[in-house]
Amino acid sequence: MPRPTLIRPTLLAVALMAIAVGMAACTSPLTTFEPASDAADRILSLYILITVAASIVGILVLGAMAYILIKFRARPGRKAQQIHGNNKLEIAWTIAPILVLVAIAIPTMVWIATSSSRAVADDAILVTATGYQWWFEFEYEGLGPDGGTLVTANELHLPVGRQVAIELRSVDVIHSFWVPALIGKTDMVPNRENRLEPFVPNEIGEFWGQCAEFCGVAHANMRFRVHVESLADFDAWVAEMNEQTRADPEPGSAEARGKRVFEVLGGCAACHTIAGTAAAGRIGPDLTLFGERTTVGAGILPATDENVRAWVSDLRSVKPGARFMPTFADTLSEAQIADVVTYLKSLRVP
Ligand code: HEC
Ligand SMILES: [Cu+2]
Repeated sequence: MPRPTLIRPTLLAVALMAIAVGMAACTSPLTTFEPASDAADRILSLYILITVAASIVGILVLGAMAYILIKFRARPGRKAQQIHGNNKLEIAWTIAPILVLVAIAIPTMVWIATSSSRAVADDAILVTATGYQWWFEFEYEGLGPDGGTLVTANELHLPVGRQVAIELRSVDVIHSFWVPALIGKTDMVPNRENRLEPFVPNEIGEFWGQCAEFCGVAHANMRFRVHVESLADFDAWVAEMNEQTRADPEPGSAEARGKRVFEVLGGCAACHTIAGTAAAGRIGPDLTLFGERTTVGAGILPATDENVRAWVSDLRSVKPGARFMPTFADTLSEAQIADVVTYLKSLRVP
C-alpha cells in the first residue's frame, strides 16, 4: 500500500487560501477597508489590530496542530505514550488566552469610552435617521424652512469636512444604521434614541449604507446612500429642498400630466411629500427633489426611468414584501405611469 502523503491536501489548502485572499481584494461598496471619515479610520485601526492578533493565534494553534498531527501520527511498531495531566501546560494555556483578550480589550474599551463621549461641535450637522420597514428617513435639524427640520429619505447628503451627529430612531421594529465607509453600525430601536459618535466625512463620494439588523422580509432590500459633497453643492441642495413654491410645469407637458397623476389621479400625494407643492403625505418617503436621487426603492436600484416605472407599476416585483404603496399597474395606464415618472425625474436642483 502506498504511504498516504500530505502533499495533495496541503496544496489544496494553499489554493483555497489564495482564492480567499484574492476574493478579499475585490472592490466592494460595503467594505470597511476604505474609510472615508475620521470615525471609520479609527474603526479600521481597531479592526486591523484584532485581525492581526487573531491571525497570530490562529497560525500558532493551527501550526502546532499540524506539527503534532504529523510528528505523532500512527506508525507500525510505535505505541502512544500514556500521559495523565500536565500542570505546566494547563497553566500556560489558561494564561495565554487571558493575555490575548486583555490586549484586545484595552484598546477596545478606550475606543468605546472616547467615541461615546466625543463632543458635538457647534457647527455640526444634526440629523435624525429613522428606520421604517423598509426604508430610511432623514431629518436635518434647523436646515428646513424658518429654521425647522428638513426631511429627505433614502439618500443622505452631507458636506465634506463638517462634523455630523446622527440620532437613530425607529417607528416599528429594530433596524440598524451602517455605512461601512463612514460610521456604524448601531441599532435603531423603537421608543429609544441611540446616538452615533459624531464623525467628519473626509472624502467626496457616494457611500453605501445598509440596514444591519434583520427587520422582516425586505430587510436585505433596506439600503441607503450617503452623498458626501462640497459645501457649495450641499448648500445648493438644501436651498432647493426648501423651495417654498415650485413653478408649475408647462401646461400640456408630460410633467404637468404627471403632476396631476401624482396629486389627483394616482393619489400619490396622500402618502408622499414634495416640498413646495400640494403633496404633503407622510406615510411613504419624502420625494422632494426625487430627480437628484441616484436610487429607487430604498437604495436597491439605480433610478433610471425604466426602474422607477417598474417600481410605480408594481413595486413588489422589485421589492417583495414592500409595505403600504399599492400596485398601480391596474389602476393607472402605462402612459400615466410614464408621465408621473417624467414628473418625478424633473424635480432637480436647477
Ligand atoms: C398608501 C401609501 C402610498 C401611496 C398611495 C403611494 N406610495 Fe409611493 N411609497 C410608499 C411607501 C411606504 C414607500 C416605501 C416603500 C419601500 O421602500 O419599502 C414608497 C416608495 C415610493 C418611491 C421610492 C422612493 C425611494 O426613494 O426609494 C417612489 C418613487 C414612489 N413611492 C412613488 C409613488 C407614486 C408615483 C405614487 C402614485 C402613483 C405612489 N408612490 C403612491 C407609500 C405610498
Ligand atoms: Cu431594517
